[in-house]
Amino acid sequence: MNLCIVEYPDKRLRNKSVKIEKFDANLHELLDAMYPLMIQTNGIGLAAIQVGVAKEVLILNIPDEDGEQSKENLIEMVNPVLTNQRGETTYQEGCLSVPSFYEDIDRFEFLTVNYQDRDGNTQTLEADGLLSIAIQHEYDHLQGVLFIDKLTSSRRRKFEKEYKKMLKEKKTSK
Ligand code: Y12
Ligand code: CO
Repeated sequence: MNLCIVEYPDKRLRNKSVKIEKFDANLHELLDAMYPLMIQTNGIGLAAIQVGVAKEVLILNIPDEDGEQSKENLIEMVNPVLTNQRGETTYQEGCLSVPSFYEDIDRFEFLTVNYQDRDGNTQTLEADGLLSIAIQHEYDHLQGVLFIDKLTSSRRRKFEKEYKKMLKEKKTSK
């Protein structure tokens, strides 16, 4: 399966993802193709809609204390539901679908997520820190929401201007 990252302002990023009903070879093929793409592009989280597939699937691979991104720590979530969100935290977020842009975003500090794994088994995970932030960021993708939607209107205007300029420069350098 050959996948590539869908980048803002592509409208597909606004699609709402639908629940997975079949935990079959197609799902496994999608998950297996998302992982190397995320690693090659230096990502720590990727939602299926970012590769143009509007299904409730996301993967996360948070680096350990030594900054190592080990496949042992890969988390695959299907049909995630967030509960028990509490506390406040701010982190400078980035997104593979919005290249070269990073901004401080407010999130819940803690959460519980109920999800299914690739075989349809129900799982529960309590998260804090970077994992909690990444789960919220990727979960937003499943609703068609991007981190730039959370900027103040003046910051968003500035972003749109800078991003347009970046796209224009990219186009002329080709
Ligand atoms: C905290 C905040 C946000 C998340 C969501 C997952 N985000 C990413 O994985 C972002 C990755 C990313 C990688 C980039 O590539 C390089 O740094 C080489 C990047 O830079 C460019 O596009 C030029 C931007 C974002 C999880 C946790
Ligand atoms: Co993202």
